[in-house]
This record gives sequence, C-alpha cells and structure tokens, in this order.
Amino acid sequence: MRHLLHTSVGSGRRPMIMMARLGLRLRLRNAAMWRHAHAPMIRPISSSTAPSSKRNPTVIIITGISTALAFACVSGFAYSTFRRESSLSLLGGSSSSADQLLAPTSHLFPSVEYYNSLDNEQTDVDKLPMEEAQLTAAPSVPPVITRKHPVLLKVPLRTTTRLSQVTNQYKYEEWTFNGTAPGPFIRARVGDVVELSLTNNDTTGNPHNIDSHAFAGPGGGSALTTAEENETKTGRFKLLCPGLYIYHCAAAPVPVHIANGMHGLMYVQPEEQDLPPVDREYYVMQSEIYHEAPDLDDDGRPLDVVDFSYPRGLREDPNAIVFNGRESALTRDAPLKAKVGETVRIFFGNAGPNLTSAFHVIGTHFLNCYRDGDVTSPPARFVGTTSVPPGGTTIVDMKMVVPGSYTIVDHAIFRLDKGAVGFINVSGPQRPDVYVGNLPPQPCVGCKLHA
Ligand SMILES: [Cu+2]
Repeated sequence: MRHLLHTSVGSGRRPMIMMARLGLRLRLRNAAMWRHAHAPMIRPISSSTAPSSKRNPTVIIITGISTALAFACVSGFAYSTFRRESSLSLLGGSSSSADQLLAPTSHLFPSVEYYNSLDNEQTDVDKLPMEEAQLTAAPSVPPVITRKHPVLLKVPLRTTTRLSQVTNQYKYEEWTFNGTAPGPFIRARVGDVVELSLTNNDTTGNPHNIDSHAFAGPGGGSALTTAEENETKTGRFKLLCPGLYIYHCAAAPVPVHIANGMHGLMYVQPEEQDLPPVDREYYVMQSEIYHEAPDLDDDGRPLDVVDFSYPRGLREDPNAIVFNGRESALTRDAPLKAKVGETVRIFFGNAGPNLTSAFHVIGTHFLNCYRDGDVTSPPARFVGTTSVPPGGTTIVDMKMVVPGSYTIVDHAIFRLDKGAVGFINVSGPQRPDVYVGNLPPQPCVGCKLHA
C-alpha cells in the first residue's frame, strides 16, 4: 500500500512538473517568435527614457498584488483569530471544555503515516495481550481507550430475534446482535486485532454474519463469519484505519437483515491523539422500518404485530424512520441528558437501508463535525446540518449553553411524522444574555419537535 501511495503521489506530481516545463518552453518560444515577427517595431529603450522599476507597469502590478496578498494573509489570520476568540467568548468565555473542543487539529495528520507502517508490518498475534471488548447498548458508548499499545480484542456477538414495540402502534420481530437493535457499540484502537466470534442463536434458521466497514478484506469479514443456526464462526481482523464505521449483517438477502435491525457502530480510535475529551458521549443510529399492513384477528380487528415488507423496501417507502431502533427510543423512553456548560458528543450512524439523513440537532451547533466519521482530518466547525448516507457515519461535538430541550432530527423534516425525533434535555441555569424573549417560552400546540 505504501508503494501504491508513493506511486500515486509520484505519478501525480511528475506530469504536473512536465506540463509546467512544457508550458514555460511554449511561452518562451512564443515570445521569441513574437519578437522576431515584430522586430522592426521594437525599439531599444535608452537609459534616459527608460522608466524606473517603480514606473514599470508590470512591476507596479506585481508589487500591488504582493502587497494585497500580504495584507490579505495578515488580516485573514487576525480575523480568524478574532472569530475563534469571539466564538469561544459566546460559548462561555474561557471555558476549558469549549477551548479543548476547538483546539487546533494539525496533530491528527500523523495517523496517515501510521497507516503505512500498520499496512506493512506483520503482527505476531500470539504476542499481543488479550482484552475483552467492553460492549454497550445504544445510547451508551464504551469509555475512551487509554492504552498506548495494540491488543487482541475479543468481540463476542450473538444473533437472536425478539418481538419489539418498534412504533407506537405496532410490534415487529427484530433481528438483533446481542439482543439489541441497533447492535452494541464496539470501541477499539487502530492496530488492534479484533477477534470477532459470531454465534447464531436465531431459531428461524437464517444464517448471519458481520460485514464491518472497519475491516480490510473481501466482504468486510462476512465470508469468514457466516454462521448457520447454533454455529459459531470466528475471524481475526487487524484494524488499519481509524474512524467511525458501520457494521452490519451481510447474509442474503442483505437488505432484509439490515432493515430488521442487524447493524451497529464500531469506533476505531487513532493510535495517539484521540478526539478531544467531552463530558458525555452518546450513540445514535438512524434506520428505517418497512412493514406490511397488519393481519386481522378472528373478530376482524387489526393485529398489533406487523411483518417486514420487501415491496416497500424496494420502493424506498418506509413506514417508520427511527433513532436507536424504535419510535420514542430517545423521546418518551430515554431522552439523552446533559447540563448547561457540558460538552456532548454524538457518534451517529445511518443504517438506512435506503435514505440519506440530514442530521441536525435543533437549537445547537456542531462545534466539531467529523464528517463521514473521519477523525484524521481537521473537523468542520460550527456546522448546522450534515448529510449522512446509508452505511455512513458522523461524529459531532456540541456545547450546551442554554437549558431546555434540544431536538435530534433528520432535517428531511416530514420524517418527524415517521418517528425521526429524539431529545437532549439540558438542565441548569438560564442564559438570558444568549437566549431570551419578552415572555416565557411556550411550545406551539401539537408540536412534535419540542418537549
Ligand atoms: Cu443477518
């Protein structure tokens, strides 16, 4: 891979240099041809009539451009410093948490060099210390990994089915990893070797497997981990790339397994500098539910259990779009919590299977937005809404400045009527200097967006 990277860099630069040289040669040749053609018209400039360099229009233009560029650089730096200081000030003055969140991020780049070494080094797995992964169900996230060395990380996953109240109206048979949909959050460190064992306890007879976007190899691990009923399959996967990745079942028919709940998030921390610390970390996964109309009971009344609908999936017409597996998971059942002044991070994934999410939290900003789960490039700053495609992820950091209820939405906003709503309830003292009206706040009648 290093060879490939170097080759691509070299092969990218060489043609550019050759084209630049060719361009210069052509310009010189054209200039020579022009002088030859216009020779009688060109008169030598005597020293008495020659303009000084100050009067030479070319020099004046170049000098002017240079001065303007220098001024732009200096004023740009001053302005960006002013903007950052102003932003920090609005977020709570010299708050250390906001300051940490918005610290320069140039340290993130060495991960690319680390990738080259991981790619080329053979790991002696038998010499790695063994560790059991700490797995958490949404919306919980395992603690930050503080060790500075790779391990053989054991990740035991088990497939089961369960009947769940996925919408306020209907129950539905979910297909789960470790009893939850979405599956557990897996936290690892780049360089670790994940030993993933998949035990299939699904009594319906369906095979299952794991395709993790964090794994390098055909199928993302699916061909090595396909387990039939009551079978366990184990694979080892070296984590070469840091970032936030989706994992999902890829047994046929793949869309059905993903839509039925077999998906989750895996965060691979960079080798050295992880993301800046925050007060709270949460795990939120968006997904769609496609179901048939309910059957009728003996009395002609509709049942409260519904089955998967392949035709609706093909039409990309979900009955429900939900956060963390079911309608009300982050509203009535368990809204996320924070306090005024705290920093909150959401590891967000979009399991799809079909729709791109316009991920947004009403009333706040993503101070850092690690687009596409990329944690080695500098994050976007002060983002309002970010796109997350099916199979994609993002990581966003917020600071909760004003108390109240903040609404997690897919800003394709009709989807709130299909269940894509969650809350972050923030407690603490008011901040009338930031947010105030002439009367107390009053949610509008019938509003689904505000608690
Ligand atoms: Cu499956």
